[in-house]
Amino acid sequence: MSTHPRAESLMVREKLVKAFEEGVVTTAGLIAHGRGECFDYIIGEKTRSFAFKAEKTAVAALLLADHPVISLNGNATALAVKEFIELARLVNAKIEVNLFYKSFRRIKTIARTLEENGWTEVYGVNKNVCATIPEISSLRCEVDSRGLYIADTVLLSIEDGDRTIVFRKMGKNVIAIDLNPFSRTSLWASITIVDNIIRAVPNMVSIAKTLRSEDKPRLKEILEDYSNTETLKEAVSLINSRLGLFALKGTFDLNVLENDGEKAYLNGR
Ligand code: PTJ
Repeated sequence: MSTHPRAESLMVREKLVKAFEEGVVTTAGLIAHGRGECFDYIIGEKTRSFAFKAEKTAVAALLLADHPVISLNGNATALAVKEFIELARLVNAKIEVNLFYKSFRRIKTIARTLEENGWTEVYGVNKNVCATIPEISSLRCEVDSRGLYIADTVLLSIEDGDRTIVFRKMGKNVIAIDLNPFSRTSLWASITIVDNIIRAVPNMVSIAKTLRSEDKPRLKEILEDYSNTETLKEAVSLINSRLGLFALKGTFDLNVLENDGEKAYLNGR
C-alpha cells in the first residue's frame, strides 16, 4: 500500500476502521471522517498559514487558561491520542471523554486507550462527579464537575456545533479543530483550526514546546492578534481560489503538485 498515491489517507482510514472494531469509533464517526477528507482534499492536505496561526493562538489560549480541558470523542482518540496526551502535559490540561453516541462501555474503552498510552487521570468516567449542562440536548450534557463543567477553555474536535454554541454562551473559550469552515462549530468557536487533526495536534505539540516558556504578556499579544472571522474568511477564500483554478485549468496548480506521478499523469492527459 505504501506505493499507492493515497497511501497516507488509506492508512488513516485503516486506523479508524480498527478503532471502530475496538468500539472507540462509531459508524457515524466513519461517515464524519469522509466529510473531513473531502474538505482536506480541497484545501490541499497541508496546514495552511491561517491554520498554523490558529494553532499557535490555541496553544497560547490553553497556556493562559486557568482550567483548560481537552475533550475527546471517538474519532479524536483514534486519530491522535498520543499527541493529545503530549499536548495536555505541555499545557497542563485535563482530558475528559465526552461522547455524542454515549455508552459507558465506549467511555471505558476510550479511557483504557488513554491509560495504555500513559494517561491515567481521565475525566468523564466517574459517575459520582457527573454534572449536567441542561442546554446541551444530547447525552453530551453529562460532564465531569471537575472538568468540562468548570473549564474556562475547551479544546474539542470533529463534532457538530451544539456543544460549541452552548459552551460559548456559558462564557467558555472554545478551540475547535474542524476541516469544515462552514460548520456551526467553526462559526461559533473562539478559535477554529481548519486543519486535519492528524496535522493540527502534532503542530500544537511543537508550538507548545516553544510557547510554554513565553511570559503571559507575550501570550496575550498572540491572542489579541487573532480574529476567528478573518481565519474563516481566509479558509473559504483558499477553497474558493483552488476551486476557481480547477474550474479554469482542469487541475489544481501544476506548480504546487508535489507528487511526480500525479504531475506526469496530469501532463499526459
Ligand atoms: O465519538 P462520538 O460518539 O462523540 O461521535 C462523534 C461524531 C464524529 C460521530 C459526531 O460528533 C459527528 O457526527 O460529527 P459531525 O457532525 O459529522 O462533524 C464532524 C466535523 O469534523 C465535520 O465538519 C468534518 O468535516 C470534520 N472532520 C472530520 N474528520 C476530520 C475533521 N476535522 C479535522 N480533522 C479530521 N480528521
